[in-house]
Amino acid sequence: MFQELMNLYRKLPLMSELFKNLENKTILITGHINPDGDALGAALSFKIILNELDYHADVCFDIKENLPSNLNHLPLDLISQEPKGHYDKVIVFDCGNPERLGKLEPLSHSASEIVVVDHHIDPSFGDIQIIDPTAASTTQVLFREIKKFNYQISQDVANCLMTGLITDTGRFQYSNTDSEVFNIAAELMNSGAELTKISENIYGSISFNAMKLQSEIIKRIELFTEHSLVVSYVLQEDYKKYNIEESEVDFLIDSIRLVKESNIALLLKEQSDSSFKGSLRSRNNINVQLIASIFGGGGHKAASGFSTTHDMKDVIEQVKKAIESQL
Ligand SMILES: [Mn+2]
Repeated sequence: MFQELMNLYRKLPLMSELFKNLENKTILITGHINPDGDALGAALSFKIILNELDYHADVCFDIKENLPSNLNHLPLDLISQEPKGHYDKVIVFDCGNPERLGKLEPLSHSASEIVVVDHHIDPSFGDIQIIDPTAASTTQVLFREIKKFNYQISQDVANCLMTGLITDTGRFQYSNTDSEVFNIAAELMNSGAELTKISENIYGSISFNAMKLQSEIIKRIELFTEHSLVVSYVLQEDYKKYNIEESEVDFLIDSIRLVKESNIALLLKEQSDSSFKGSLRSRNNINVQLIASIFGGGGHKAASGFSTTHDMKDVIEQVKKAIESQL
């Protein structure tokens, strides 16, 4: 009986698909292009865990510009600049679509196995999918897998997982913040997660120039009362004028979404090829993932993004129509 229990116990670690089939494999850990706090937090925490278990894995992303400095509390030195030409196994975090892997997409096609860990609504790939669209963050989905594995979470891992939890819940504010999120946060605190240090770096460290740019973006803000929509925009010349990189102004959408008279916020950011990237936020029943999908974008019900070559006026009109269709 005891022996049987012991055998069962030894098998427990295999309960998570994520930790299966790692032996003698070349492994790539990746996530969506220009990774955010959740994609980085999940990928880096898994890298640290594999290191501790003596499995080698490369972490690599398609990063178009520098990562935002407000994520530099993460162990970014674990990221490799260039991937190898082939991997047996590709583990993808926070990315529902292979196209969103950017330049790493071919490596996912040539791998013999793809594992996708995600919380997006529409995952379109992965031989093994560990996905829960109701989870607030990918780090939440990963945390559950780690728990199945019965693994002792170190402080470094706790900080990475906490980063995804904080950023994807907007500091535990968005509607995806449920009691499980707080339970996980509490467990991560017990494992040494440095909540204040992480929050200060992410939300309390805006460069002077970025703050000046913010005041300009706020001046441009427009309210469409009938649609309960608020819109502003950033142009390429703004980045030049204030000498800052686009990655340093991700927080701007969080400023414009504060307008009391609006439930939907849209921030349009001009790209160097004069196309626009749009960020959408919703704080009511309007599903901005559906709106982003009109432009081929995606995300979540409350937070989504897209890219478009349409001009701003046209984009705003289409967004208004999309809102009307949901009213
Ligand atoms: Mn995410």
